[in-house]
Amino acid sequence: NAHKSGLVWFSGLSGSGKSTLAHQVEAKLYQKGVRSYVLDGDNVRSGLNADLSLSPEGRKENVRRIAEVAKLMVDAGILVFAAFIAPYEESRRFVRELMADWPYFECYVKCSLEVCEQRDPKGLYRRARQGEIKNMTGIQAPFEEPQHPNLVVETDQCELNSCVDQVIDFLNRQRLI
Ligand code: GGZ
Repeated sequence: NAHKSGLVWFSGLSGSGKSTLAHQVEAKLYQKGVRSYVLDGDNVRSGLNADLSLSPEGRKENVRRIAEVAKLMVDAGILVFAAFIAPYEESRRFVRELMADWPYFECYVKCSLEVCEQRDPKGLYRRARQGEIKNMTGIQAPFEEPQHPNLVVETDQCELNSCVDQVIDFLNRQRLI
């Protein structure tokens, strides 16, 4: 089952479903014999980037390192999904330019702040509203909406399964799988 290597970056608010979506896509591809790998906060922010804060500089360095690692993985032949907020257009442009010679796609995992706050899986929004967290994306810290994403998936409009299929269809259209 030959497939090309490449990087899809899932960008969106905390609670938008980036990581869930990426892992579901990975699981579905695995059943089809396509091996892919998800980079997300759980395996990167805890290790490689454990020294970085959530300041604007920390977030930009977070995204930069992830992009460099992802590029090496793509060079090694892997289909990589990166699920990180990446709130700054400047950072996303950096990734795009770094990946200029490789298949690279930006997927905006779109979900209203209202719905993300209702989901609040880690209680971060509640803590931000109470002032315990001072730099929460969408509350006190910016999320610059992607202006020209290759794909938009609206997790507050579609069921997870449908969102997963939209990504799989996109990968097919791009001849990545
Ligand atoms: C945003 C925060 C914050 C603040 C902790 N703002 O949804 P999560 O929980 O599982 O993933 C988020 C993670 C930081 O995300 P990224 O590495 O993707 O961010 S960035 O691209 O901006 O570098 C969230 C949690 O940590 N978290 N505090 N203040 N998210």
